[in-house]
Amino acid sequence: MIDLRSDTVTRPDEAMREAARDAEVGDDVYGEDPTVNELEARAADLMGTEAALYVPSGTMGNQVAVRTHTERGQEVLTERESHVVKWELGGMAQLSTLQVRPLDGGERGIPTPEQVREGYVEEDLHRPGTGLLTLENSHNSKGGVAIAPEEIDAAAEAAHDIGVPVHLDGARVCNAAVAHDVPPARMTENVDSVMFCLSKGLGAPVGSMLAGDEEFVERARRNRKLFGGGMRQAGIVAAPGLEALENVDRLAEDHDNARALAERLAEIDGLDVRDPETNIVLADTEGTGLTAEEFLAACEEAGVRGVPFDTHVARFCTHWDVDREDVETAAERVADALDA
Ligand code: TLP
Repeated sequence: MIDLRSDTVTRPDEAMREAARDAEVGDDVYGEDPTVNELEARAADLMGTEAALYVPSGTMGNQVAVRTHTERGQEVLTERESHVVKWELGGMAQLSTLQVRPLDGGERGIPTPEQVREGYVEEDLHRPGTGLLTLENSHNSKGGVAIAPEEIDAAAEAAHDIGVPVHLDGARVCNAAVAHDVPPARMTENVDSVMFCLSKGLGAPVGSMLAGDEEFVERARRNRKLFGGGMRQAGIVAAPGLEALENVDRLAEDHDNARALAERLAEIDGLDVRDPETNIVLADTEGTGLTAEEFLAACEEAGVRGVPFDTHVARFCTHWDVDREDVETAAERVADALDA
């Protein structure tokens, strides 16, 4: 089976398993786990921030960030297809009593400065006020689109001009940075916080980082505890995370493989495939007469896995457990599945 459902499916390599076994640990809730402390310092360095916080998942990182930036009842400006609003169980409402004002970020999932200004509501007797703008890079639902740093800057500056802080869901911000050939810290220059995942293309078994200034991270640390994310001898899982930080440049291979996969899938009758910018390939199945679910069921039978993203959109994701040969084989299997 060639598993292209997500870059979350990767398994830790020997170096990561050894790092976990040999990790120096302490009680991280007391701030005494040296491995976690090192990971937080290195992650902050990578993102160009003062500090960072280790969290169990990207979802928790986003939700802790949202909670830390806002006050009960405020509005959050969010790109309407973004993960934080679409795939986190309505966490902003459930966990932080916030209301979302969605913005349509178009084909590339990035709101314009005008949209940010128009979406803003000032607090008064009747209106709750806008507490936060969230952005996402790379944009998952839009097919791993790598938003340019200047576009992030423009939306963030518009928010800052009206006193609204900005959180970047950078689950795959390292992919976006590699695609633009800039250091990850360039992507975060003008945002107030960023979450990025160690457990996606970087290959760690678990964990994400939430980075920002020291004052933000201290408050986020309390909210992580509130949400049940205070871990103890977390160095065991943080150690593979340190290894994962070495894998940023390697993401370029995933991008090349995604391009190779897309080119081959595009040759198949009825499939409409978008040119990938990072490691995510979206294939529109409408021309095959199959829904994404039906198409993926046929793929699975032929030995390839993907996930449905919409009625007629299937997603395939490349990652470090698949190489060029695997993606070529995957494309052949998909072609065979549709021929059958
Ligand atoms: N995304 C998963 C699914 O939930 C869709 C995937 O397979 O792509 N932000 C973004 C942009 C994400 O894509 C994800 C995970 C998260 C946040 C949440 O990260 P985790 O899964 O660690 O909670």
